[in-house]
Amino acid sequence: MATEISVPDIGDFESIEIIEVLVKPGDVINKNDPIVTLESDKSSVEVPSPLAGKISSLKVKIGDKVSKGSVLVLIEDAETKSEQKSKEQKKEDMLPETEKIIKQAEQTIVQKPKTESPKKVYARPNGSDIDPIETKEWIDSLDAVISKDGSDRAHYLLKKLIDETYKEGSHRPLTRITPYINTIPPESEIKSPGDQNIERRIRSLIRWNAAAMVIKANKKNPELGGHIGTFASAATLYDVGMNHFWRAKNNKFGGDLIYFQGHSAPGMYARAFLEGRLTEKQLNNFRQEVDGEGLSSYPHPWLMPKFWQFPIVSMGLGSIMSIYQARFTKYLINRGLLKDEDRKIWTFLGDGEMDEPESLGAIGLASREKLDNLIFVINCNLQRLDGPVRGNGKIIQELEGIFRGAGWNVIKVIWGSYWDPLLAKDKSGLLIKRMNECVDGEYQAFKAKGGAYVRENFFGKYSKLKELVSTMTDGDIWKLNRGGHDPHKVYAAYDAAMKTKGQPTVILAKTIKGYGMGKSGESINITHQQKKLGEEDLLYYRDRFDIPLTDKQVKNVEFYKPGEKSEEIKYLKERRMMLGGNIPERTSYAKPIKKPSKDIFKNMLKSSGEHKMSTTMTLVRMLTSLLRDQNIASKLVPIIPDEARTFGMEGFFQKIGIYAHEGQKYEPVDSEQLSFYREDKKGQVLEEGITEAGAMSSWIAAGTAYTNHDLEMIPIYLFYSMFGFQRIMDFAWSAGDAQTRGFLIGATAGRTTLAGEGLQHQDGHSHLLASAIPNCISYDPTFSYELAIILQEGLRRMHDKQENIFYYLTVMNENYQHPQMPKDCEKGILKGMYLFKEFNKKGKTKIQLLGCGTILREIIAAAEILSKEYNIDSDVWSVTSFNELRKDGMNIERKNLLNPGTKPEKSHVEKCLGKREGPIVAASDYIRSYSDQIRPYISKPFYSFGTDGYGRSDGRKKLRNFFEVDKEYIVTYALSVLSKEQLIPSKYAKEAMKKYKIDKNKPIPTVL
Ligand SMILES: Cc1ncc(C[n+]2csc(CCOP(=O)(O)OP(=O)(O)O)c2C)c(N)n1
Ligand SMILES: [Mg+2]
Repeated sequence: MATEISVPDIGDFESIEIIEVLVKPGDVINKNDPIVTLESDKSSVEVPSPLAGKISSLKVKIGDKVSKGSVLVLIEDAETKSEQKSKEQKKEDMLPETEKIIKQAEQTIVQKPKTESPKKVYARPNGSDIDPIETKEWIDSLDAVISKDGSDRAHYLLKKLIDETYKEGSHRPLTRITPYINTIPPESEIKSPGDQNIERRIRSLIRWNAAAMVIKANKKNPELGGHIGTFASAATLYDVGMNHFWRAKNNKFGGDLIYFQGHSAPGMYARAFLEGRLTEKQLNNFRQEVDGEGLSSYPHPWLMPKFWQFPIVSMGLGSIMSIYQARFTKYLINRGLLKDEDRKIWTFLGDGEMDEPESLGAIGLASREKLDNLIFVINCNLQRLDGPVRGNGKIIQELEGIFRGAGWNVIKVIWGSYWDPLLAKDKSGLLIKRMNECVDGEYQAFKAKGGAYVRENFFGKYSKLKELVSTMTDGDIWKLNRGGHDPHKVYAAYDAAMKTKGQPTVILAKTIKGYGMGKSGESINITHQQKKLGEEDLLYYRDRFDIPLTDKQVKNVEFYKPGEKSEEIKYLKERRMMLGGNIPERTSYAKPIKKPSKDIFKNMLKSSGEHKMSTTMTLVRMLTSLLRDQNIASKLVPIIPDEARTFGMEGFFQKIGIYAHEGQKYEPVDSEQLSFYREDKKGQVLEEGITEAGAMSSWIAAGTAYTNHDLEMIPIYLFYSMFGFQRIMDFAWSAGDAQTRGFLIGATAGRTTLAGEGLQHQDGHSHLLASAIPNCISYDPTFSYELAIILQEGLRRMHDKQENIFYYLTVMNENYQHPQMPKDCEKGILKGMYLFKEFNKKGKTKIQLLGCGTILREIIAAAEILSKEYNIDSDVWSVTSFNELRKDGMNIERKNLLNPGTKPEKSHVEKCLGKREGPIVAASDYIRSYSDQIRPYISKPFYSFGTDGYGRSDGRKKLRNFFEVDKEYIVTYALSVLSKEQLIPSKYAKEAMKKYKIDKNKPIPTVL
């Protein structure tokens, strides 16, 4: 029996055009296979078949207009049970169930009778203890519970008590922070299996070589800079990871991903030197990269592509990018593209760095998405560049509250093992009290001023505390170490972090900036920039870490590397062998993605006829086609920060689903509609919500998956073009450094094209921002065929040939007709310009007209007017990329200058325009400097017009007139240019000004 398949609920749309019919009679299709594609002026969407079966007849053709209920096809042998029915059934079943749950919940709310109780007046403790005996009774009870049933039971009881206080009406959260002591008590610490003596010796050598590298570079040339103090504070944090936790990528395991704090790079080089991965010559060339064999100042994959993975020295980027990296790793696993090997992402951050909005801006996502593959290590050395991070407070406590509040597992590593006996001995509670009350400014001073100072100013505050340390020498007190310098404490914290499930972990490790540097830089405000140690300081440093160098060698700032057979080198290499190989190391074994067949874009090369559409629609159509290509479909990662509907992409929700790690726990409000909001654990769309920085971080994670996961992916991040580069330029710069491959799409682009939105929305300069990034290729296409050619080439170059470039394309929301692709223009489209049309009537004279994006259409219209009304011929050039033309021009010019006396080569601009007649007029929807970029490469009069100035809200026609880029202005300016060049009399321009009501006294839009 044949069943009719009709158009489902498509929301508010009526009479929607069918632009593709994807089945024919006789086809056997599966459930959810697309039958037709519908396109309104705002979006295009496939209609999937609700049934499997054989198509017996087609009831529609391309160009038909359909609405909800219109029959599309007849299908035979269809499954009988309809999806719709089962949905209704489910809905009916759900209602009584829901009711039951609500009833049960209601029963648990005990309604207390509202009796008027006499008003009581309570004592206000104000932090002091108003009844110490009662307090002691409570503490004794708690101690009894801990010793009988353990601390979990005690916590349970405490939680119950807190719940009771809430019921009684106390809605003040008790605390977000715990006392200023280690989260893991000594008895629960997992002990490191490492040989501590050898590990200390290795660490000391790394410390020495790292410092020596910076000092040597600065001896050679004080311009070079570098940091000693940061790595000195973090050495143990890195070493424990390197010796015991971080598993490298190899043929059996995908590898942990470590985001190294940028300016601790010297420590990573120093270790790699001991491992034999870097030579002494390279160390000698730290920060001297120009002649090759140097080492980059910070982690820059662009400069050291086999070594560094994550360029995060711009503070704040590491946090957010690693969160999205952890999220993307789970995305790949949930989509079945990556094996779940329990790989971890570790991120090293500075405590000062946590002030960056990007550092804390995405921590909610990490806990919401249960990123237990993510471990943050925040090196709390209490200092940033100029001074203390929180002199009057405690950064560790502040961060604990923030992270715990966001749902993270927080592990504080504040005190080293030497404090354990003191803490155990102190029954008065005064030690913890003192620890709690001191502020970071004091803690910094304690470590700068020696043991006697600490005795006096820390312990000395309370006589009982002074007594506690009375048998200790000043030297012993000085040795009381901080958690982040204690390998046992660090090991225990890392071990606990590795075992945490269902939450991300942050380790807050207290350290000393410039640890071991003594007077020259330990815990003092100038530590951060200390890069020149005097001889005395160097000798101190050598002795402090027992480096086997003679005084003379120290004065020469020599590196020290023990022999290959030494215990240290053997141990170091063995540990890395056990952990699978080298870290950091950057490799890629990703298979290329075969470029799609040209057929997939064939439709886009044809004229759209009467049909008007925007380039955004063209792009969405092409993406829809790509989702039908077997090689490409699963690799596409559409990324959108809450603008899918603006870009007409809501069809993707139903088709490929929105990624949601917990699937969809609710029936979406629009579930009856075709493009309903479908969240899915295997969903493909990354619907990021309103976070451009987050979306960009996802794009970078996906675009570098070829190296971090050995998977070539195709990220396409569509954003409101104004909120792209302008908002997240630092990420874009880092993306280039990381060699990210993928497409950035600036949608609703163009200062006069977005129209109604106004000043803060209308983009007239994103292309110039894009042009600053050396490996970013950008285009502002006008017509569907241009976009199709560019997209194909992008896929080929980035994902088939695996070139380390990325594309920025602007697409617009203006609907217009698209012509058929002119012959032989593909190369020109890609190079940046081609001849679109010649107006040759052997007129009075000739002019060259250049345009791009929507303004090319104004140029074409102007050319027609010039031809018809003024008998002026023109060549109309579509300039798909002034940026690409500039790159080519600059390159050729340089080549020619460096080859004096030889026959000069010609730039593409010159090849196009060199022999053409007449002056040049260029216009775009961007500021003039965009088109001005090619001015130096043409030896002809050149005039450019653009949208310099702030945007404003109005209709397109008015805006183009205001910014002087509409056809009328272009005609007028063209006539004026021709008169200035003495090719026609000035009267024509004057007449045009009158005709088009152009006021010569109207101020230029930049000053309005
Ligand atoms: C976005 C940004 N702003 C400023 C800097 C310059 N800078 C480099 S290190 C530093 C201080 C870092 O302090 P902290 O995060 O506490 O790291 P520490 O060196 O103490 O480990 C600053 C301001 C930068 N790298 N990035
Ligand atoms: Mg710091």
